[in-house]
Amino acid sequence: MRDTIEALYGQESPVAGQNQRYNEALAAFQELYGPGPVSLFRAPGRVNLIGEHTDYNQGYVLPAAIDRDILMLARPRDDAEVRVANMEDEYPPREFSITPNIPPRPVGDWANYIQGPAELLARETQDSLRGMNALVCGRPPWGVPRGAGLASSSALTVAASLALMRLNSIPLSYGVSLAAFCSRAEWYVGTRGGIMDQFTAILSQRDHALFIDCRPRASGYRYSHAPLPEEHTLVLIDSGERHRNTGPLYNQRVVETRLGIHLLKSRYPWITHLRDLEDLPWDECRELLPEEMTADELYDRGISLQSLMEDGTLPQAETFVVQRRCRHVITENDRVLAVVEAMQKGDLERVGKLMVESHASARDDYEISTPLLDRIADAANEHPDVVGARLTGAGWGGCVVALARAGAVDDLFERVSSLRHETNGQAVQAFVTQPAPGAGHLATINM
Ligand code: NG1
Repeated sequence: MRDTIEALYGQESPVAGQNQRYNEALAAFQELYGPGPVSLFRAPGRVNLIGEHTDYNQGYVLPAAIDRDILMLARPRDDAEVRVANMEDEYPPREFSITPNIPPRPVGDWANYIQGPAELLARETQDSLRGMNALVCGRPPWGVPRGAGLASSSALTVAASLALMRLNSIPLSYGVSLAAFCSRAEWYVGTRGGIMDQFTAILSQRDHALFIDCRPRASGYRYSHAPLPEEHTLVLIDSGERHRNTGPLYNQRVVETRLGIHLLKSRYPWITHLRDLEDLPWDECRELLPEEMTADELYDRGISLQSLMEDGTLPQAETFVVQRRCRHVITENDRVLAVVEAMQKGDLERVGKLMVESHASARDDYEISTPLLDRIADAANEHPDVVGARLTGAGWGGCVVALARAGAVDDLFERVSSLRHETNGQAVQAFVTQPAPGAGHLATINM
């Protein structure tokens, strides 16, 4: 395992610590399920450099996989039962049978991220599938922090999909079709997220960001790997504020942008997603988009939230903000393309400016920031060796990402460590992350 671990995490990472983590997970698996073969799967979390809430609008994103991941250890069973345990006590063991209709557990239950791929696989293959005995290991400090906007839920979905497919000898295409499968599988939990997280977990390459055009085409999705600027590093500054996308806020943003599309269709009937606005004049589009609409106004105009949301969980809001939400998505798409171009030209000043603008748009137009995230982003952006910093992920808490000159990291840590959570006084935590390779089956071992 040592060679695999070194190849995965790079020589700069503390290999001994990772080694111990893998050995502890293998020992815990054996204690739970006895001796025999065990297959080991890994899926990383992700940071998003720019392109927030654009994926479900078929726009552009520029994420990277991070060097924190989730491990799943699994052994096939002779029946269709799945038994899954977790090395963290807060996630109790769960059991379910693989069928094309697996009743979801209560919103937020961790096993839903395993039930989702199992149900979708049963529907898509129409074969009877073998279950598994499995163990999940995502503990700190190597695991993906939960609710921190670093896509821990997708890492679990991807690891579970890999395990179920491999143990059932379903040929794995490690590319776009697997990523698209995982992204549909995660809708099981009720959110209507885009493809960014699962794609990043699967298609990433070490030391590279991943540019994804989230518009599906007959040939799949367009994506490319973009090297990060040399002698620069990604710093994640975790506010400690936590958010769950299964709460009402995420789907509310989804429905607000879909409402925008619905209204714009009166003049532009061919558009299906906000992405289609890239060639249309914003001033003309804006006329069709009210600042806000109330639930009563929607009702009076015969607009059904239910049909806008399809089968995702309905937000229970009274007011829906339309124009600013659409403006964020449209301007954010432009910023992603501009950042990719500026990175290619080595124009880091422009990259930084666009990251700052992205944070402002997320704060003012999409309203997904928090006062603490704003203070962290401001403090980081004031540092002379920070290229740019902005909130990353869904928002409402989680992390700020900073692209910083490698030599400035200690000083940046020092500066942000004085920032504290307003209510519990906890200091923010900063760590460096090295873009990691995508998910995979690491080994099958006989124990
Ligand atoms: P995080 O940050 O992991 O909660 C969510 C969505 C993404 C994307 C971002 C915002 C899921 C699984 N993930 O990610 O698709 O929309 O928010 O850019 O829904």
